[in-house]
Parts: sequence; C-alpha cells; structure tokens
Amino acid sequence: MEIRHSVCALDCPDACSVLVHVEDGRATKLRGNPEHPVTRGFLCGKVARYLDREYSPARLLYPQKRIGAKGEGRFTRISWDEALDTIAGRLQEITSEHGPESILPYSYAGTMGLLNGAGMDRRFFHRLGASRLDRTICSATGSAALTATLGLRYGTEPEQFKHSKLIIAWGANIHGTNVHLWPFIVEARRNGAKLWVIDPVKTRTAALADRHLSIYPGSDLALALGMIHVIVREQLHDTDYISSFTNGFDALAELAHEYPPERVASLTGIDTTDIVELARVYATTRPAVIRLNYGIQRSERGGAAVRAVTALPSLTGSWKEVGGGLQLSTSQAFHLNRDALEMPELQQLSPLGRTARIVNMAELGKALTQLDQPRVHAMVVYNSNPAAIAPHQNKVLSGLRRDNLFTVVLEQCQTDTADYADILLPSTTFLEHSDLYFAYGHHHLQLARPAVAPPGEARSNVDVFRALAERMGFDDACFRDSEDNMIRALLGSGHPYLQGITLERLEQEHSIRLNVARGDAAFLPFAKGGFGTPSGKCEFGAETLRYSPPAESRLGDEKLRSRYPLELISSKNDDSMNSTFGNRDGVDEQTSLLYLHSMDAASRGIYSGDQVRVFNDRGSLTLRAEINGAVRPGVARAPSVRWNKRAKDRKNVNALTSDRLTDMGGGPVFYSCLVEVERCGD
Ligand SMILES: Nc1nc2c(c(=O)[nH]1)N[C@H]1C(S)=C(S)[C@@H](COP(=O)(O)OP(=O)(O)OC[C@H]3O[C@@H](n4cnc5c(=O)[nH]c(N)nc54)[C@H](O)[C@@H]3O)O[C@H]1N2
Ligand SMILES: Nc1nc2c(c(=O)[nH]1)N[C@H]1C(S)=C(S)[C@@H](COP(=O)(O)OP(=O)(O)OC[C@H]3O[C@@H](n4cnc5c(=O)[nH]c(N)nc54)[C@H](O)[C@@H]3O)O[C@H]1N2
Ligand code: SF4
Ligand SMILES: [Mo]
Repeated sequence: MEIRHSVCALDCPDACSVLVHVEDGRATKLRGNPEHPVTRGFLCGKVARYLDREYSPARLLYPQKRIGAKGEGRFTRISWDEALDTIAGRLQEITSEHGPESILPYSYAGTMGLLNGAGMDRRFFHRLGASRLDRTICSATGSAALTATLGLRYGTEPEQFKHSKLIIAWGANIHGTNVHLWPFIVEARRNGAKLWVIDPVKTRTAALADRHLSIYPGSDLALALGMIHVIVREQLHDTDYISSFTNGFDALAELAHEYPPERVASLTGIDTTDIVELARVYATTRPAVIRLNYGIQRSERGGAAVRAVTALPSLTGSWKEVGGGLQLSTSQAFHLNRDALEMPELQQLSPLGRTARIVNMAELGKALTQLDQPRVHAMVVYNSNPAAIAPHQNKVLSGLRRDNLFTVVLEQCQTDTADYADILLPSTTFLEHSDLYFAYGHHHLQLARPAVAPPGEARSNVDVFRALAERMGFDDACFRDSEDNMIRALLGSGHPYLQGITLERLEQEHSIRLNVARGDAAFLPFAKGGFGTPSGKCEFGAETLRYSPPAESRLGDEKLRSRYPLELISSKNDDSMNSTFGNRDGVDEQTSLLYLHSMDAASRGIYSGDQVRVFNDRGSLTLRAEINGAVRPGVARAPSVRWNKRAKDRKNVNALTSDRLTDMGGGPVFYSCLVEVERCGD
C-alpha cells in the first residue's frame, strides 16, 4: 500500500489536504492529512466517501453523442477523434456564420484547481474570441462589497479564531460548509469564548451556539446599522483607529442614527434587547471575530449588507487584535499571476481582434433565450451543472432545449446539464489529474499530482482544451504548455506573499503557507490600516447603505407577498456540495425536503411527510414537508441543490428562484424568493 498526497478540489473554503491509500493502482481509502495546519487530519463526511463516486458505475467513461431529444439523456459512444472533430467543426461554422461571440463558455468551481478551473480553457476561449463569462453565481456580490470597503478580499485566518473570545457566525453555517474552522472555535470556547449565530435557519451551527438570532431573510443591513447605532451612541467605537484608518465615519454615524434598536427590531424580527446586547457584547468583548460567509449576500441588498457588517471591525478597532477582525474570504491573499495563466491578450489574435463581450452567468436563461447581436449558438459547459444550479430554471431549460443551440458538456457524471449535450465528454476527478490549489478559507497553497489513473477514456479539462485548440488550428505555443509550466507561470507574480514558493518546494512539501507573516505569527492584515482602496482607508460608504427590504420579502412588495407569503431559503445541504453528489440516494432525500414552521403548516393543513406543491410566478415543484423547528413563521427552507431528474416533476428549487441581480457585483438573489405552499398528497 502506498500513500499519495492530494487536495480536495470541491468548492469549499477548506481545501483539505488529502491522503490517498493506493493499492495496485486503485484508491482504497481517503483520509485527512494530520500534518495540515488547518484541515488537521479529517475530511467532511461527503468526501470521506468520495471513492463511491470515483468508482461509481455512473462515471462517464467515453465520449458520447446525443441520440435522443435534448434533456432525455440518450447517448451513444463515439471516439475522441469524432468528438473533437465534431466540436471543432461546429465551433468553426458558428464562428464564421455568427462571429465567435456567439459561443459561450459556462463554468464554475466544480473543481477549485486553477489549471482545470481557469487555465487552458480560458486560453482556448480567449483565442477563439468567445463571449467571456462573468462568474457571478456564488460570491460576486460579497467580493464587490469587500473590495469597496477594504479594497482587498482577505481577512482573519482560521488559525487565529482560537484566540477569540467572541465569534459571530453571520450567515455562515460553519459546521456544514466550512467544518475545518470548527475545531478552532471549539478551542476558543474551551477558553471561554462565546459563539453567536445570526441566521434565519436553525442550522447545525446555530443549534450548537450559545446564542442564535433568527433574523428575517435579507435584513442584515438593518441589523448592522442597528449595531452601529448602539456602538456609536454608547461611545464603544475606537476613535483612534477610525480617525487614522477609515473614511466616512460621520456620514455612517448619521445614517445609523436613523436605525435605533426599536426600529431595527421591526425590520429584522430580532428583539430590541437582543440587538442592544449583541452590539454591546460585540464592541466590548476582546478579541471578537466575525465569520461572515456568503449567506447574506445572496439577497437583494446583499452587497450593502456585507459592506455594513464589514464596517464593524473597523469601528471597534478589532483588526488590531490577534483573534479579532473578520473573514469572508482569504482568496486574494494568494496573488497568483492569473493573467499569465489565462492570457486574456489572446483575444487580440482571435477573429474578433478585441476584448469579447461579457455575459453574466446568473442570467443564463436570458442569455440563451433573449440575448442578441449575436445570439448564443454554442455553449461549452464544464465544472458546472447549470440545468440544476442556475436561477429561474424554466427559462434556463427552455434555452437548453433550443434545437439551434450546440451544447458541449465535460462531466464526470450524467448530470441534468449533461442530458442536454450534443457532445458529452468524460472528465477526470481531482484524484486523476495534476493541479495547483488556492483556498478561500485559509492561506495554504497546495499541489496535487494524480493519485490514480483515469477510468476509461476520461480526460482532464486541460487536456481536452489543449486537444481542441489543436483541432481548431491554434498553433500558439501556449497551447502546448505543460501543467508544470502553467503552475510556474501562476507562481511568477513576484508578490512577496509568494516569494520562495516554487514548484519544487510544493512537490516536496505539498502545502505551503503564504508569506503573510513571519513563521507562525498571526497575519493581521489591517492592524495598521493598509487597506487596498484608492484612499488606503476603510471606506464605510454610508451613501450606499440605506436599508430597504428586498422586494421578495415579508416587508417587501405588498402585492407579491399577499400571493406568496413565505420567504424561501434554498441554502446548502450539509451532506452534499451544490449539485455534486445529487446522484446519492441519501442526498436526494435530504434535498427533497421543505422545512416549514408548524403554524404555517397547520394553517395549510400540512403535516410532516406530506407532499407539498411549492410555487410562485416562475415555477412550481413538489417537495416533502418537514416540520422540525428549524425556521420561524413565514420562512421556509429547502436544503439544496437536488438533481432535477431525481424528482418526479424533474425540477428543483431553482424553478422558483429569481434571475434578478443583487445591488453589487451582479450576483444572483437565490435567498430573496417568495413562494406559496399547498398540500398535494401523502
Ligand atoms: N456541505 C456543504 N458545504 C459547502 C457547500 C455545500 O453545498 N454543502 N457549498 C460550498 C459553496 S459553493 C459555498 S459558496 C459555501 C457557502 O457557505 P455558506 O455561506 O456558509 O452557505 P449558505 O448555505 O449559502 O449560507 C450560509 C447560511 O446563511 C443563511 N442565510 C440565508 N439567508 C440569510 C440572510 O438573509 N441573513 C443571514 N444572516 N443568514 C442567511 C443560511 O440559512 C445558511 O445557513 O459553502 C461551500 N461548502
Ligand atoms: N437554489 C440554490 N442554487 C444555488 C446555490 C444555492 O445555495 N441555492 N448555490 C450557488 C452557488 S454558491 C454555487 S457556487 C453554484 C455551484 O454550482 P456549480 O458550480 O455548477 O457546482 P456543482 O453543482 O457542484 O457542479 C459542479 C460540476 O462540476 C463537475 N466537475 C467537478 N470536477 C470537474 C472537472 O475536473 N472537470 C469537469 N469537466 N467537471 C468537473 C462535477 O461533476 C459537478 O457536476 O450553485 C449555485 N446555485
Ligand atoms: S468538501 Fe471541504 S471539508 Fe470536505 S474534504 Fe473537501 S475541502 Fe474538506
Ligand atoms: Mo458557492
């Protein structure tokens, strides 16, 4: 038995260091690497069982072409030659008929690996002159908000949470979606720290907390303003830090003056006394850290909400303290040379001869059914399952059904999107290809080499786009680049955080902490200012922070809520990863549920276990009611994301979600979604 090093490639802040037991070329066990300073020797439940996927009979093994109707899922095996020739031929025809911008790549973070996620594929589409994809589906709103406020998308690293005395999990289901932060919180609590959770849902994290504030969905901006009101009124703010390192305090204080706790209570559903206590506890407990995750930025005013929450550590000076500050993401600390990897300049060599238009992935339905000049005639999907995960699903599916849309899908399994492919290509898993991994929940850069050989004729994304470039006649040297050269290019940004980190060292050490601080010392990015904004200061931006409830919420559009009175949150399922693992029976069961409050259930004659129809103007689907005390009256939760095809009506919760965009960054509003529910059988 041999032990090989790998890295979990799933879209998770933790980016676990994985040890793979290999016997006779076959992986027999995955376990956490005990030597990794953050992921410390364990894997989450979903990935500890990953070998069921790796060796599943459902893995795609050969290229195939569609023989049934779009969406039906009937395919026949073809050779790689035929597949690549067909794709290259169609892309060439479409380019000459409609221009290259009529080709749309569609990808997200099915793998977090940089080469297979944003490497040869980007070079290929740039050289082709294809439309560029604005990858907004997850974090664009929060990213835009961090950039506006801090100028940099990083903050407190997980290792420092153990020093905190107060941890606020704000729209963050740490135990479910970021479980490697949990042991640091356990350690802090052993030393007396308290954990507060602000979440409309009683998640596993909330159930384990000292305090859980069940907030109305989409009202976090109001709560943050209420906290600022109390902090300023009681003079708990750090005037030295504010005057040295921030901009716009007076305007923020003036705005917050309009949000006394009594008013905020009516906007957020949190008691006045709890709001006051939260503000006082936050401002007076030292050090206090906020783990903000992406939950709050998936609503209509999500950008402003992130800005207001991010203002808090700058108001109290908490950035100065080890165990203080805030973490939404750590991703920008990596400072990799992404331009050298993606080569946007190749667009100049394309038939377009200029930078291509940009299409927002959160508006895929519109892009396929309404976008013009040119219309989208081909879509190449990889690392994503848009038929299941994109909002306003009925619009997306009607686009995918278009006869005159040529669709290529690179996949490991036959997902809902794969069913719509004209050509379906089998992809490798992270155990089968090389890649370099950054993380959005820690500061350790990691390298993984293949631990096992790919099954059948599966190929990595790097390999497929390299082969497609060749068929298209792109003879630029960059398409012959090896994986190692691409990694060297990424590492070559010259940024001090990457200094001394080489491919050779990564090969030896597998995981290396960025040079964010000396040795094991804490990284305190904003202890002495150092913000990345043009002013170099934290920008409160009060002029953008006035609160108005989301149109799709209990205090929003009156007409709408009279017909659809329930606020639906389709947040992450603990035991899956977006739609990945949707083929597992257990996951299918978990994601076919709708959590309701007992009062909402009773008034509709619904009991736990009943089939219910959930609907609004965009769509309707059937789920199974679960009355379990997880949500307050007026809120419903559907753990997500189910595979459509596993449902009788072949739809999931995104049949209900809206393709309206948030206030910043063009992100989707998955969690601002009004619905009605009725009983439809046993
Ligand atoms: N197990 C598991 N882990 C995952 C994933 C998964 O699908 N499953 N997905 C991965 C991905 S892609 C991401 S982006 C991360 C996301 O990780 P998180 O951001 O932690 O996940 P979410 O479920 O989107 O949202 C977190 C919490 O926000 C709450 N929430 C929703 N609306 C509001 C609101 O208006 N205000 C407040 N205060 N809270 C709100 C939800 O109830 C949820 O409990 O997790 C990653 N890890
Ligand atoms: N209702 C609702 N919808 C949501 C969300 C929600 O909370 N609620 N969350 C949103 C968020 S935060 C996100 S990030 C998106 C995620 O949406 P997606 O990025 O589409 O993520 P997954 O559903 O996990 O699908 C990833 C796919 O990539 C494939 N894959 C993995 N590795 C590779 C590889 O190396 N090569 C190729 N070719 N394929 C690979 C997997 O098999 C899988 O089918 O969903 C969004 N949609
Ligand atoms: S999904 Fe997250 S927690 Fe689970 S093994 Fe992968 S990186 Fe670790
Ligand atoms: Mo995400």
